[in-house]
Amino acid sequence: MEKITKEVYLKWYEDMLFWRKFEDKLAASYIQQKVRGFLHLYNGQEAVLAGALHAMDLTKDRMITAYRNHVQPIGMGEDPKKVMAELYGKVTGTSKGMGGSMHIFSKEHRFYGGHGIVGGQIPLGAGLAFADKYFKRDSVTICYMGDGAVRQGSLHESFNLAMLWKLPVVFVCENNGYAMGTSVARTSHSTEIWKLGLGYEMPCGPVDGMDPVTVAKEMSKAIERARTGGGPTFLEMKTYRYRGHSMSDAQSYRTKEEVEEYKKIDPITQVLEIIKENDYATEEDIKAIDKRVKDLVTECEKFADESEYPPINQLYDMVYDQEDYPFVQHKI
Ligand SMILES: Cc1ncc(C[n+]2csc(CCOP(=O)(O)OP(=O)(O)O)c2C)c(N)n1
Ligand SMILES: [Mg+2]
Repeated sequence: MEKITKEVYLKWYEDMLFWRKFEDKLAASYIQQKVRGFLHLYNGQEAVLAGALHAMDLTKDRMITAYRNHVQPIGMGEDPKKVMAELYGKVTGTSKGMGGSMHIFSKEHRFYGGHGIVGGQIPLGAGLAFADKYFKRDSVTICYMGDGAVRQGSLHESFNLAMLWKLPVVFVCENNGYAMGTSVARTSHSTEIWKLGLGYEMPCGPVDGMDPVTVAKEMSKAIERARTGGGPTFLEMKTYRYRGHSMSDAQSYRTKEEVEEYKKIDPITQVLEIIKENDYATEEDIKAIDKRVKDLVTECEKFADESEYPPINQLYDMVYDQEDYPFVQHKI
């Protein structure tokens, strides 16, 4: 893994702050009904992504996740303006406005969604890794899932085959404590989710998911193992989401105090403290970062706002790849 230098801390601070503010803007846009449908925000979980991106080779590695998926493609290199436009349902979006919040996709940057079926992305992640192994490419797939996904059969089938075929994949459970409003303790006999790997003799373990340094170190070991033929790893990142499951969640299943406890170990604050303690940046430098972040969010919002909705015939054009299909030509 590349060393965690002053530049890395500054990048982490700027990236994570941008992801947070980008999503805060989405929440406001949702209330204004500019973003429709579902909206699941990532606030609080940013270290899980920041640390992973540091450990990955962004020229070849892949990522797939569930529906809490707005900032991952940005981290992988996608233009945040296009991501926001997608959420606004505009033609300039990553999927021409046809995917929306839960289905961000960026083939160019090897980000494969964006999946609404809980656990649905786990076999797909194993499949991406299978393809890399089959075609003898040395890419590694990072396959994220929530704590609510780990009791799905798809995880167990995928874990077995991933171990059998030593697939180059890192399975990451982002344990934010809840699946919608249901705590892990209400659905799992063992709340140590990482132990699910033991049944398959898969290297596995718990990770402090609020600290990007720990995440980067553990991800780096797992990625190295996958890239060198050692097969999969299962990491349980212990993290927390500050906002509700989606925008329509009244959050009656937890207390405000619990949320405040986690905010004390907020990943952005932790990184900022390290920056300040080590004099990695002056107050002026930090203000400049904050302003850059604010300006970029405004730019994304303006782009999304001013873009057009897709033309109606796009409904048909995006369904079929084959030029002469459907055989009856559609007319609008
Ligand atoms: C197969 C399936 N069952 C149920 C649902 C309804 N559902 C949507 S999100 C969710 C909870 C998932 O929680 P978790 O995996 O912990 O992810 P988080 O939202 O915490 O990121 C459920 C049950 C679904 N989308 N798919
Ligand atoms: Mg969860």
